[in-house]
Amino acid sequence: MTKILTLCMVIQDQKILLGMKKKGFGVGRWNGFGGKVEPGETVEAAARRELQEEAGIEAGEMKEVGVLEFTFENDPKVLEVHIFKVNSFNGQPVESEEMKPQWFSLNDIPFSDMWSDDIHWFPLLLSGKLFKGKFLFDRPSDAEYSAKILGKELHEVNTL
Ligand code: 6U4
Repeated sequence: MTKILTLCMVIQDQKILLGMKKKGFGVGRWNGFGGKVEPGETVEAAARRELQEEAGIEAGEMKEVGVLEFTFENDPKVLEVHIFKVNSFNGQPVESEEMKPQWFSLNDIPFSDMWSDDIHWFPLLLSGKLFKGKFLFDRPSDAEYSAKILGKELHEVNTL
């Protein structure tokens, strides 16, 4: 069973907007904004909707830059996460029920409080590359536990 998810990375003026996940999957970690694609919705439309719902901003120009598949040991579910780089937006980030947004300098990204895969693919994201990959974890991350990577495949691609 494959679940399609989105993840928006808002980058502007050498800073990135991350949100502290307040509940649900990945609680207690900094991450981009995103969630499940709903039936009848394009992946990009879902990414825009989730960014609006979780961070209170409206994406302008955005580009899909990566697709990552996440699985967990002894769990048949596959999370297919479509990553978008958002280069412009309207509005001011506001805290939502799900996320507390905060800007971070690109030199000071809080990798130790993020999902453990992020440190591997952020260099590709930040250097403007397109990428695909697969990560196998022991179990999901939360505030106390950083998921252990049991398997990893990551490569730059020419097209997604
Ligand atoms: P709801 O619909 O509120 O129950 P929830 O189960 O909290 O959703 P949701 O919709 O917030 O999950 O989606 C999970 C978010 O986490 C998506 O934006 C994708 C992202 N994500 C999942 N696995 C990740 C991982 N290994 N690394 C990462 N982001 C991940 O950086």
